[in-house]
Amino acid sequence: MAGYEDFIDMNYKPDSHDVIASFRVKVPKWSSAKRAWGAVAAESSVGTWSPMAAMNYKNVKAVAAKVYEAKGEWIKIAYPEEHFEEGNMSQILASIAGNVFGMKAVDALRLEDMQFTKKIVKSFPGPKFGKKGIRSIFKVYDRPLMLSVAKPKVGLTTSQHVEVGRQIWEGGLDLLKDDENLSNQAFNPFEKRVRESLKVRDRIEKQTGEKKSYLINITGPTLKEMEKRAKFIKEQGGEYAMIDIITTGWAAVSSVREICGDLGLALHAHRAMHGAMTRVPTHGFSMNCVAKCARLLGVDQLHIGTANVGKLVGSKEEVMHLNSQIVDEKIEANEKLHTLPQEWFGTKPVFPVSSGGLHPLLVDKVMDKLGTDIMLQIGGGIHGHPGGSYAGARAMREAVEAYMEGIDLAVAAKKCPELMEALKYWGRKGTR
Ligand code: CAP
Ligand code: MG
Repeated sequence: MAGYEDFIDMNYKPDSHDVIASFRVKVPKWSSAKRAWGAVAAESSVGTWSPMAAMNYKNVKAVAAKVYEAKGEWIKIAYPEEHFEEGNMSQILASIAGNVFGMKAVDALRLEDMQFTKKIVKSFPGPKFGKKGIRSIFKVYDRPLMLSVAKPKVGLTTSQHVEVGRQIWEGGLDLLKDDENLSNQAFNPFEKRVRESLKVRDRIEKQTGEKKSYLINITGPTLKEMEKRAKFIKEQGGEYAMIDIITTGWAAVSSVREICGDLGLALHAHRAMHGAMTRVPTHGFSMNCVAKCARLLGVDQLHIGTANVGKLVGSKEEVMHLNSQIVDEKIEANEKLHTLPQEWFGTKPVFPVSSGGLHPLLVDKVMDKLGTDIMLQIGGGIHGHPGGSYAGARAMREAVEAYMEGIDLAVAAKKCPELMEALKYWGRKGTR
């Protein structure tokens, strides 16, 4: 009658039409492993706590999940792809990552990966621009793209914010970025900020002969408002919208991808709040899953962390895997991380953004780990430079160029006073 244990079939061999989930299950002392594992498969697909005859209907069984592998605390569950509505991330996650995290039947539960089928991957748009498309906006192909978020995070007036933009663009960076919690506050209204920043941007492009752009946060109270903001960016000559993908939600990201796609705007994804789900290794929804959802939904750029160099958690191995997950066409299983193989069936690569606690003296460590085909984002490590934002940007550009040319920072600093000052100020300390 479909009690929890009936959702286990260790003889089952999944095929290419099954979506696979990799879960870590903490079994309560009072329960059995089989009951706990089965509960996850049941509640995340068709089941509930109370057995009933209808669970045995052929049509219900056809979309039920089953546990088919267990190694220690880690189990794999197969879901027939028919279980899911194509292109609907909110529905997919309401199953695989839904009620299960709150069940008393498990003490803790971690979803590390979801392996999607060709049909499901193809039902999502993926990035419009992707890495290649973004690079062709800037016509910069041989170094990391460099961006800076204005700091303080919020509170600057529009003219103070625009001045930060001027300084970092003039100092040699490619992109200004809004912070995740700056949207349309009274001290710095959205439309005024966009209009005035892009005017200054146009001037600096002429002055420097380099393409400059601005990641403008359209995160808003409703989809209608976000659409209005995206359209305004387009009218004013911007190339990008930015969205907080977790706080706005998956359906909002999907809709904004559609809107930006039609407008021809690239989409920068900020992952603020992801740590609430991703940080605890025994519970929650992994950053690997967040990254996969973001690539399917079609963001062009995504924050992935610094591989343990900067201020935020995220091990080297984990961040290197994220880098590969959003860029490569074929992902191999990683036994250590408990992640699954994934084919991306032509979905474009997302540009990985490394950010959080970086300064010009740390970027070489990031590039050693993640390579140079990335975006480097620095806030405090630019605006906290003793000489201010322009000097911080100069130091950053010089540090990246020195790395690309294989020149030691101390040598490069001899012809760049701003880098010399950064070297003295930050030394080789890490940030926390
Ligand atoms: C970086 C940042 C980003 C974080 C988010 C901030 O500023 O703008 O939001 O990088 O984390 O406000 O902290 P700093 P992640 O350069 O001053 O640290 O990139 O890991 O998603
Ligand atoms: Mg920020």
